[in-house]
Amino acid sequence: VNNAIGVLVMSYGTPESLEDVETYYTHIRRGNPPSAAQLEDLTSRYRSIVGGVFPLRENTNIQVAALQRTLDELAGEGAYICYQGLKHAAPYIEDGVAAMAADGIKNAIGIVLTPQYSIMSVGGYMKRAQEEASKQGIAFKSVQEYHLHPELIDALSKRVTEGLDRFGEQRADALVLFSAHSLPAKILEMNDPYSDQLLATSRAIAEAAGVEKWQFTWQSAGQTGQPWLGPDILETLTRLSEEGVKNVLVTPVGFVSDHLEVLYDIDIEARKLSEEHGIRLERIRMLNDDPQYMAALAASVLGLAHGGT
Ligand code: FEC
Repeated sequence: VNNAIGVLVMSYGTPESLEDVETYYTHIRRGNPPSAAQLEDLTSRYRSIVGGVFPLRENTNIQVAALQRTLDELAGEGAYICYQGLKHAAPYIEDGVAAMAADGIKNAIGIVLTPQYSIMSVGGYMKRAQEEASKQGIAFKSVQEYHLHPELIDALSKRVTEGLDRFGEQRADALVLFSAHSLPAKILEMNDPYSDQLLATSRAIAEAAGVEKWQFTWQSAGQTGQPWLGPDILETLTRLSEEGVKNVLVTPVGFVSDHLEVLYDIDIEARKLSEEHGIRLERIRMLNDDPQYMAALAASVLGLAHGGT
């Protein structure tokens, strides 16, 4: 038996190579392979982001390593051992739990690298982790959300301030556009906290950074034939341009890494549309292994370990 507490750090996952995109996409689509056109579309998006690599993998690796160091500093080496578990790529969530079991871990805590809870995002990760933990005889608790943790809000508000400074003389004119991954609109019927939590994070950052001009928009909706939460960022930018807005700082609040949905959907797609509409678009720097983000994660884990629910 290993008396350490296992920490399952969960993230979305990304392909290992361009050849691997089809397997990854099929997993996201719950086993239904994409059409040739869908596959080509996704592959070409991966090709066009920074160097055609998959930055989410490296970023998740550095986040897990940084959280391990932070927990070692706060609780002493060996008290907590971090394992990685990805939603749509290896090492899968189940692999992470199995690795804990192989090390003799009996107690574990799960945390997802996204701050807000939705039954369709964090809920999905946690269900898989909990099921595998039960199979492996591991007692498992999960951090549901940390969307208002003071360290997270402070880290993001600093990035907003720094992003606004880039507008120079136009700074006072700039609008902060908070964004997050859309989800199918049916979550609204489930009383899901996702939208409220995203707005709460956005409001807290705006207050901390002293920003008065801000709005929230969705991004990266899927094409599933069902309605998704809107308005989408491309519609919002079009409307803002019609209202005469010229400077926009996009501030993703549900993403914590540089990855496809940031480097393509914002930096390439939304920026191109903005340029066509005469808007200067800037984006905050993503958190990646920001020490304050690591402090927020570590505090959430320790809070749960010391008797939280
Ligand atoms: O860089 C990368 O390789 C991965 C970037 C990536 C992140 C991400 C985060 C979230 N997703 C969420 C929900 C959905 C739902 C569907 C869906 C589909 C995709 C596809 C790709 C993709 N997602 Fe994703 N998501 C990322 C990438 N996502 C690629 C498939 C093709 C496409 O639409 O572009 C629809 C599934 C279906 O077909 O039924 C729903 C949510 C998040 C944010 C929370 C989190 O990080 O877990 C929610 C990063």
